[in-house]
Amino acid sequence: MYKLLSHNDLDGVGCGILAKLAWGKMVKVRYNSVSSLDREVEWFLENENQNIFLFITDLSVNEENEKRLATFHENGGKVQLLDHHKTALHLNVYDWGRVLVEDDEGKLASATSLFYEYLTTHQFLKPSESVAEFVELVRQYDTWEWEKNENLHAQRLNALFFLLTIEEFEEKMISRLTSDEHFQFDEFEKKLLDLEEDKIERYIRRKRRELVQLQTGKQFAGIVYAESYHSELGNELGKEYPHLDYIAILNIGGKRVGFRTIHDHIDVSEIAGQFGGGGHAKASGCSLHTEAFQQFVLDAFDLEPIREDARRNRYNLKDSSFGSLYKNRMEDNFFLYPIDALGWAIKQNNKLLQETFASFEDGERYLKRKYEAWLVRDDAFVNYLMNQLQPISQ
Ligand SMILES: [Mn+2]
Repeated sequence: MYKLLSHNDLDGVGCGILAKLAWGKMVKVRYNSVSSLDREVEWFLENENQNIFLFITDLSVNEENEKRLATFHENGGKVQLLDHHKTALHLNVYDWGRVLVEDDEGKLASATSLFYEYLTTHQFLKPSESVAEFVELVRQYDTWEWEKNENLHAQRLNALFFLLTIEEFEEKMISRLTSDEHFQFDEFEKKLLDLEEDKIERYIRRKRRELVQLQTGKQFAGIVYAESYHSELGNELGKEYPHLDYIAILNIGGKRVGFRTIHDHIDVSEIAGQFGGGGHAKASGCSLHTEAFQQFVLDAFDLEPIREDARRNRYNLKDSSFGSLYKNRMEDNFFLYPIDALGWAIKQNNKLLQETFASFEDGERYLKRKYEAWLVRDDAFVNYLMNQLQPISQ
């Protein structure tokens, strides 16, 4: 008999699906949140007998359970933990621990890809094209590689996962993977996913108008409340506001905060770590206990949302050799313009600022971090230029 304790997201459930493909009724699968795993492990060690092979995927155990599992294993118990979270790397010291973030060729691992490799090399599962395709979609989604590769199938697989219950999703995938040569969505799912995409787009547009900016130490966070679509939201808001180091997404009902970043110089697992959480460099989370609540809820509650840059301009454009005009809430004007091939300068209300910038992006980043300024609409830009011209013509 086998028992699998896995995460309750797509990557975790991907492992459950593989386990059922491999072992059918011989395996019992339980999906857990990050916080409920340790209780399950404890329960297993106290109640289940030694003949059950325990697998833990996409999650890792706390120190106490690490010790308990080590003893269990020393006494002949069978256990295998497979994970790809950096925060679990220390478990590699055990025979039963395999934690891989990326392989030698730099390919990022996911729990589902590690488990597939495990099951096929140990001949629990025969390799098949459709299963390999499914595993690759899950891996690309979980590691966010799909974005770079523009692999929308991976994103759609995750969307489908959230549209169905876990049981429905498992059942559909298992029957498809055992009967079809290639993995694909059926016609009904395609229609459903199209509708869902429209919905996500509208949701993100609305959330964009609620984002507030908060300086946390040397970093700048964008904070937003959202119950769903965290990954999509973190990604879209991050790209919309590259001057923010990371996006904090508050789920008050779930009493959690998720962190996302699009930047390579930021590791959000460290930020979550400060509040007792964990995760990946690009996606992490923690519980909203006292300190996190103070910083991300209380300190940010009275802030006004960031104003969006004008979108439909023809003249006041970013990175323009004519310069770009920004404004802040105090009605200060900021004119960001190239001074020569090497640098950019800013005039605040016609007064030249001391700082110069190597690129337009650096200058804009400065404006947005320090002044929360936004790109004004064309009419305001034209007015500004007219006012600049007047003294000369007089
Ligand atoms: Mn994962």
